[in-house]
Amino acid sequence: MAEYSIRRRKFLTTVAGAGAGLALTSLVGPKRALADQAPLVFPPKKLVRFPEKTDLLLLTDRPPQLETPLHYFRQDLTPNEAYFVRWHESALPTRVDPATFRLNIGGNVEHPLALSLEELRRDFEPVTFVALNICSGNSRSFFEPPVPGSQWVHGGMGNARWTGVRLKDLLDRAGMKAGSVEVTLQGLDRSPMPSLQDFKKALPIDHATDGEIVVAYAMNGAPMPLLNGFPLRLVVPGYYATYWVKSLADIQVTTEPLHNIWQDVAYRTPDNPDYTESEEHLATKTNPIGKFSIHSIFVRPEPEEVVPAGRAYPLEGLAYDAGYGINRVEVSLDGGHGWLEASLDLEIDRYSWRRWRMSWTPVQRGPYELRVRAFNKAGEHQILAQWNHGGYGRKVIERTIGMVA
Ligand SMILES: Nc1nc2c(c(=O)[nH]1)N[C@H]1C(S)=C(S)[C@@H](COP(=O)(O)O)O[C@H]1N2
Ligand SMILES: [Mo]
Repeated sequence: MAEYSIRRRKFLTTVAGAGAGLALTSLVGPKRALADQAPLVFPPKKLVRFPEKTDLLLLTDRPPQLETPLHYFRQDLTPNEAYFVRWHESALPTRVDPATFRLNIGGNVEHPLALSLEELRRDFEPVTFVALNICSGNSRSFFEPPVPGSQWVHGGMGNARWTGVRLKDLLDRAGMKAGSVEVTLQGLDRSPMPSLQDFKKALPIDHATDGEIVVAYAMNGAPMPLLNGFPLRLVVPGYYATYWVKSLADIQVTTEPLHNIWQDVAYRTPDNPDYTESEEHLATKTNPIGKFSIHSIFVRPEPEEVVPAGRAYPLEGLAYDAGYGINRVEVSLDGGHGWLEASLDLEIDRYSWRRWRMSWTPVQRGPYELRVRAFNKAGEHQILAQWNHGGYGRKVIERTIGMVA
């Protein structure tokens, strides 16, 4: 906290020293009732190194919640060692023997299966594609008023190339019987105490069998780190990470919907496309969180970065949606009055993020405030104001501030 105030003070001093024409307090000051006056800079997190990972930003260590530093997002794919980590239960697998591991598929099926990793690779058609995984609460820190939960900035996501087998093919092999309504998914992690329920998720049968969901055994061409779900994890393209069950070991076809804290209490969003409600009027109807909101962020500059005047600066960022296709990103250099079209990198894959860039030559010294908003082929776009009490599905037009010096 002390370091934070020093940084903040240093920044304010720099601004004052530069004879700022813009009142910075209106951007970061204590009175921030409006969404576009929400805080943009937070206490710095500590860097920690877990097994198979590089230095990541620490949210909690038990269970591990580790955030990817922003500079890793200057590349198409997120390296495995830098990929964010989030577990709910502290009793997570620390060792898995690939020779004896079995993926169980049972419940309302004709032929229950217990597949070895070798059978999975040998007996089913492999598929490979790039898909973005986003924690439902990614970017939660920026909500105003603040919401409880893991205080991610934008690093609770990562883009990777996944290889695995279709969930549909596994279910077909097991032979689903009539009356199936859901598929439940559970990993090897367990609750550390009886009062907390094991992490178990469910998908409606139609979604589970649509052919898009994959049980992945490789991430960026390598076995995934234990912390990202070795040896198997579910990949649910376009849907928030809560369904991407890690160290996946048990799949059950059920005839009744699953009721637990992870389905009924957590990970629910207001019943509207913007996932929005207010503190005074909390949504009375909610749904299990679904598809990614459309969103874009700045990757460069970093928050509070000092940018030289009179020189071309390469603005850079990411835009993503639930797979409809980002087709336009706009940047405002003047606090949201004028908007300019950014150039988009080539599309990597349907469920990948899309990178964008723009050259900016700031002339005037002093504070800057940049904004970014994305649009997609389905007519979706980022919005000015959004809030929900879970801090889920961030869709707000993002801002970043710093100094031109
Ligand atoms: N088995 C298991 N899978 C899980 C979770 C978990 O707690 N246990 N957390 C989910 C949530 S909320 C997130 S954000 C992602 C994080 O994936 P990552 O750690 O590979 O980045 O895993 C999902 N899958
Ligand atoms: Mo998450």
